[in-house]
Amino acid sequence: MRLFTYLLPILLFLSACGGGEQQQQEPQTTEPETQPAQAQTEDVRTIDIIGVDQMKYVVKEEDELIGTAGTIKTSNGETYLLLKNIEADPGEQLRIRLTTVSDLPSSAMAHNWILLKMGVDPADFSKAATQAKTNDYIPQDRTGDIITHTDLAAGGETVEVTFTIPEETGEYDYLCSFPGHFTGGMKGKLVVQ
Ligand SMILES: [Cu+2]
Repeated sequence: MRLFTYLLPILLFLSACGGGEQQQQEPQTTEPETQPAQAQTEDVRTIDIIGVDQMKYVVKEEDELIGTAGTIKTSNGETYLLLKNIEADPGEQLRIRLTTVSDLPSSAMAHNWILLKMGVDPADFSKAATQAKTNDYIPQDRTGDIITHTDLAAGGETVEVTFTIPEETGEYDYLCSFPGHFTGGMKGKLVVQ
């Protein structure tokens, strides 16, 4: 109420002189435009995952919706938590942000995050993926088995994917398809419940 009575004379003034003082007008025009964009970014739950040379997905902090098992120390002296699984609600929007920590060249060390449809054998999928080097280890004849995936991230790079969690509850396998990484333990379960 007080704001309105304060603004009214200004609005009357502006309409009277055909848009004089821009300083008064600016907050009114910019606020509604920037707010929805900010809200959209902040609303999506984001899980920051780090891929390390030990061929593991790790995280920096505990979170009640992710499961961890033990710690791992990397060559740069950082200690991380080993990521085992991620919990999510059916239909939820989720962002996976994957950063690779490595000093190795991309040909030797890069990671991705691939979420498979329920029931797809991750070992079988990773075997097929090793033959798909020219397509960043995404086997083109198996795209029907994938719900979503990130690009490959080499050392120092971050990739992300935002997607909708399937409605069907249960466990979905995720893995890194860089050769040897699945068998090295770069895998986990997305638990939808
Ligand atoms: Cu990997």
